[in-house]
Amino acid sequence: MTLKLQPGDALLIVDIQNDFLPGGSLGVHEGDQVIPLINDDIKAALAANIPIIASRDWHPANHISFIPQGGRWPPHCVQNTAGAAFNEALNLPESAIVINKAFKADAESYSAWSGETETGKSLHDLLKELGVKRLIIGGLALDYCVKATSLDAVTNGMIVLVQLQSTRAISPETGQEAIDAMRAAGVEFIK
Ligand code: VGL
Ligand code: ZN
Repeated sequence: MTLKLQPGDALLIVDIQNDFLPGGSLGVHEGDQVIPLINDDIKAALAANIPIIASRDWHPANHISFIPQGGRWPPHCVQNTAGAAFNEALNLPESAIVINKAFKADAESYSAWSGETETGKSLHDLLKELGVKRLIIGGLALDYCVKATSLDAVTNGMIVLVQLQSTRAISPETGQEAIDAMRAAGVEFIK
């Protein structure tokens, strides 16, 4: 990351979970390629002493987004399964704050802004407490959770920076639509 991190920044790592990586039940093409870049960002965040937040898709086994329940996705990221675990190549430090999302069986939610910490704190309250004004977002998938999280971040008054090399889309068409929608909303793309 060429960006200089500063107080008021936070790194938000979206859904680097086994099911979203090649070989997973909803594997994103080249999804594994983002991990070394995000690991570099983690190093930079630790050096700059800024918060590191990691979201995870955290579905109950009967989630409405799953095909057997009439949804559009194969079952993925079921709570406490290997598929829901953060990939072991991701160097998440002990100090990282985890945000669980989409854990209610009857509601789809792609955005980390609908998630909460293990102790039930919303992302909004967490960022306010930490004094975060600018979010550096990367992870999976660009066309769903990265997009929804970034757009909600702008709506919540954040400056939002996304490194395109640190994200991949489930499909190229929706990936391009995501980039267009994010740019139109004011998301900045950085190297
Ligand atoms: C996601 C599809 C289904 C994501 C989550 O994290 O982008 N995509 N559930
Ligand atoms: Zn999901």
